[in-house]
Amino acid sequence: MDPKHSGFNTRLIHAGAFEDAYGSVSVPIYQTSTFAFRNAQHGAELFAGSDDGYIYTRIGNPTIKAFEDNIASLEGGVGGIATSSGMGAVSTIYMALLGQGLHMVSTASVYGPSRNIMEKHFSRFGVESTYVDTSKLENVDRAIRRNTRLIYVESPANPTIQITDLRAVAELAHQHGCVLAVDNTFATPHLQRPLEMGADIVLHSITKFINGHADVVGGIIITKTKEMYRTLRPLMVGMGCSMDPHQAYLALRGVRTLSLRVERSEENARQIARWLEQHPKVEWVRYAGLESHPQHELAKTQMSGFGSMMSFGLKGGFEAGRTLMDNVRLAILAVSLGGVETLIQHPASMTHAGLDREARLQAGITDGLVRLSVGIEDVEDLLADLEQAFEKI
Ligand code: LCS
Repeated sequence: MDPKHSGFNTRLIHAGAFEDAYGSVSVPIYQTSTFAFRNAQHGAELFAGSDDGYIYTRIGNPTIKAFEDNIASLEGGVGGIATSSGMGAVSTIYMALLGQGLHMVSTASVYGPSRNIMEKHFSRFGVESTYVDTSKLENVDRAIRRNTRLIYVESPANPTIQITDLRAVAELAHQHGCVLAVDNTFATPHLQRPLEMGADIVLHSITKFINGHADVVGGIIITKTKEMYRTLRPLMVGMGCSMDPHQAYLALRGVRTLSLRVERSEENARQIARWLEQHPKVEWVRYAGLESHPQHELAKTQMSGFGSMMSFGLKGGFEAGRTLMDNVRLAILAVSLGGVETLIQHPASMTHAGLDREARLQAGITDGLVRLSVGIEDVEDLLADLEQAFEKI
């Protein structure tokens, strides 16, 4: 079977498959740090790249490769670079494409640490950055300078659920000779494929929907071209943020059910978002599937569904948010997202606490914003849980 010509769900199950001597149906865990060369000539060929076998697990490993090939196929890219965490993917991209005197434009409400590491650490090496609301194209246009090399967009963004017009930003980036990287963690390739809309690089925290079971931390980068793959891969290997074979095995097992999980959790999310929208204690709800979302129409043009991430503001502000979180019983008070279980958290005091308040507010993260990652439980139970917690406010 040539997975390139199969449908998305067939590729979910079969892309990245390989044959071993025993006909293993699931990809085995090659839990080895190093690989024996057949002889001196074979070792030399592996290092020269004329043999694409394996040398050492930090550089490559069959289980990791199966996972990389699977996700690359789902995103429609030429190759995958799996990393030890989502932040490993983010750092690899920054490290490979930026340098002394170069500039990046990014989404103001990106995942907090993606911004923090740039502003606090890459800046020490002379890398410049500007954060804007990328859901407004003119902001991106204005922020691009002569030394801009990378446009780094998260859409939908964490946790504001702002949507960026990926086709328009890709065009703008390329007009200015910039690379466009898109963090596709919230949407997943099931709902959105940025490479098909002109992006050069896609990345994921696979800790989230791709693995989906809250038991793996990992990341992946997918590139549109071989050239970009060859630019990024040595940086990942050199920084040593490779995935582990066991991580890759679990992530590959998790991703098989991506479509089923995403569709089921989206169905729950839609009902919860509507319920929140009419709740008297809720001031606003941001869910891409609601007509009230400012970029709902845009979302429809670039996503095939709206996923299961949402945020909402409570009329009672910060204190109401804390009360809600102290009283939920089924929804779990925890950071992370995209698993089969519903998680709730408070970005101002948790995921985005590393940013100062002014930067948080500029990014749309108000003190009372609550983020909800809806799981695949029975929606009646989730609604009942939220209702009893709301009563305590
Ligand atoms: N990109 C996005 C959009 C994320 O949400 C996260 C983690 C990362 C990158 C980094 O991935 P990691 O290194 O954790 O695998 N987001 C988290 C969150 O919202 N709560 O806890 C982690």
